[in-house]
Amino acid sequence: MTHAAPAPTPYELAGSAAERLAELTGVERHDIALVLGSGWLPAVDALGEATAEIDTTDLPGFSAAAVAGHSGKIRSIRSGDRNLLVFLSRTHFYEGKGVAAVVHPIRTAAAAGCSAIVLTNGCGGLKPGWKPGQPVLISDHINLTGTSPIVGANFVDLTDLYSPRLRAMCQEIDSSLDEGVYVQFPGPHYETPAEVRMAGVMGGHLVGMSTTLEAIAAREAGMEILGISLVTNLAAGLSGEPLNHEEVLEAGKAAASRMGGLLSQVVAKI
Ligand code: 8IG
Repeated sequence: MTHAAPAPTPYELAGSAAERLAELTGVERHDIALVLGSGWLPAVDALGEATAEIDTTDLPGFSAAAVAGHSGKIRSIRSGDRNLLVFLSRTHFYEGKGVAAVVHPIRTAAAAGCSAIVLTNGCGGLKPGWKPGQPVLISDHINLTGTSPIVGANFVDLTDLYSPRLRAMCQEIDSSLDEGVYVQFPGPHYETPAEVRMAGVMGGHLVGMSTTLEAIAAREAGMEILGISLVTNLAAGLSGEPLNHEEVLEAGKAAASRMGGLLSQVVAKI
């Protein structure tokens, strides 16, 4: 009787992806990872010249990108004396591919050597006065997906999950940056106005469909985490208008130079 080889663990699969990444990019080790969310793609060029650009699907464990404005590419960018690993898209929880698929890029970045990660997203904003196109630092999160990327009795501490050091660094670069608590809903539908009010009562200021599971996996892997949300729309029920994905992409384009400047200055200081 023959036995199939056991399936690799998510960590082994990420190790294989990191090995292949090094081969395809010619960059043996990366230092800082960035994940670009909705509206952030136009900011990528400010980070510098790409040493290599590959398709996520060329690496073990990645599946194709699914959302307009997200491209399934990974760029290796040399910035000063650092190698940046930039994911131009992410896998969302709502795609139904499982939590391990959502955090595979994070574990790949850790296996590739990254000690810090910048998680960006586009989201709805709740705080009065916030405007579409405004970046907000994530100070903490509420994970409403009901799940975790960690399986088994590994009780990872999430105190100061979003690095106070990196947040302070951002505020030195731009003192007008506000902070907020990010609430991840499962999506893909937007929240109802009642759910937005619930998020506010719970202590949330930002509502979106990503980031929290990635941050947990990054913490498990020992990375320092910076989370930045681009408020692309007022959360449902706050503006009197329905939500649509086009306004999200528009807000990103309009804010691109500010976001690009912020990201490039931050990675230089990390
Ligand atoms: I961009 O208002 C973007 N993503 N859940 N709610 C949720 N996700 C979002 C929103 C929003 N805007």
